[in-house]
Amino acid sequence: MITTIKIKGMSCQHCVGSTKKALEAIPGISNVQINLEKGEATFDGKVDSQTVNEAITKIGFEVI
Ligand SMILES: [Cu+2]
Repeated sequence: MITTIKIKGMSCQHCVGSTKKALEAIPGISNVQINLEKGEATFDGKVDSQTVNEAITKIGFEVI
C-alpha cells in the first residue's frame, strides 16, 4: 500500500533528509520519497497515522 502525506515546514534538502530518515526509521515503512516543492512524502507500507505524525512532530515538522 502506498501512502502520501502532506508535511508542513520543510524548506530545503536538509529538511528532506531529516524527514526521509525519520520515516525510514519507522518499522514497516519502506521506499520513502519526499517531494519538497509539494511538501509531500510518499512511502510503501501500512502503518498507523499517529506513529507517522509523532515521528514528524519529533523532528519539528507537522503532518497536515
Ligand atoms: Cu531545511
